[in-house]
Amino acid sequence: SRATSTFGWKRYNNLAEIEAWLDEILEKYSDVTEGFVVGTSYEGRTIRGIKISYKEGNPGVFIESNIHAREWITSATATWLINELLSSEDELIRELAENHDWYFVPVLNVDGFVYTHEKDRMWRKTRQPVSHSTCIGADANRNFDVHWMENGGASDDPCQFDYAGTHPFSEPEVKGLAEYLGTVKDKVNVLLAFHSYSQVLLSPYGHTDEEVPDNFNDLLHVAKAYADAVEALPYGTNYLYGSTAKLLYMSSGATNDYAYQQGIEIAYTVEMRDRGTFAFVLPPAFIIPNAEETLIGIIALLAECKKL
Ligand code: ING
Ligand code: ZN
Repeated sequence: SRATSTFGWKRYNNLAEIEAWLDEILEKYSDVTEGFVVGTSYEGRTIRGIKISYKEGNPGVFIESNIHAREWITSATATWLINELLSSEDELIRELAENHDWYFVPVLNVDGFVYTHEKDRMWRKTRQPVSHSTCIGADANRNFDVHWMENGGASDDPCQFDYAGTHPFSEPEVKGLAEYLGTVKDKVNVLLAFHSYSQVLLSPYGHTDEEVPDNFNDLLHVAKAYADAVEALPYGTNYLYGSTAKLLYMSSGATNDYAYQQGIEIAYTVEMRDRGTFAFVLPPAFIIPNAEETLIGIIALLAECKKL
């Protein structure tokens, strides 16, 4: 089929290609996968996910990617990980795959993602118009109902890149993710929100640097494990880690803060390659190296979680 012949990790794939590939994966691995629906986007697209489960009672790992439209490396990496978990014959990866339940949402911001492919490569936000403005879209990673708009952690100007939306969950994509997460959160121990770029691992909180999560030491330990594992690879990539507010900037209403508030104790934003050379337009030659790093990082993080 068209998807089989065109899909891969040597270039970036568009939404139609990713969805056609997902359908093939769901069919090929139907005994251990199931599709799920997160919701419907503003423009009416179905936001899809895939669960991988080899047995019951495994700890759950939730991976959100491409909430920001232009961060193409995130869905390329997520799809590579899905493929690896299902098809790798490496013993370590088989163990990883079969002893966790995996929930992937490869492209959350579907409307924005399509827009980056067809109109504006640098689009970040959703595509829902704002009634009192000519500017379009909200920053979905500022729209969760968690300390929404506190401490200047987002903008109330619809023309800014970090516009928080008219109210918490004003964006259907974000509301959909929160609702779906609500149905599985009791089975999920780890949530990773994939972003680019910066090479940092960001823990809660984003809305304050004056308060730290109860398990802040655990959060630091698992991030150190991830960063150390990536650094041990021959690529020479290194990651920094710490809380969003301390390491980056004050920002409210993000996925990982929401997940943490909902009881998912290990909740990280993973900002992938690079450090600004190519920034959001990371050349496709880096997809596989970045994905391999992510896999090694996740293996180390989950091994560390087991010790907690
Ligand atoms: N960076 C993230 C952003 O949403 C972030 C950083 C992470 C903010 C977690 C808040 C919480 O701005 C990018 N590049 O999107
Ligand atoms: Zn982002």
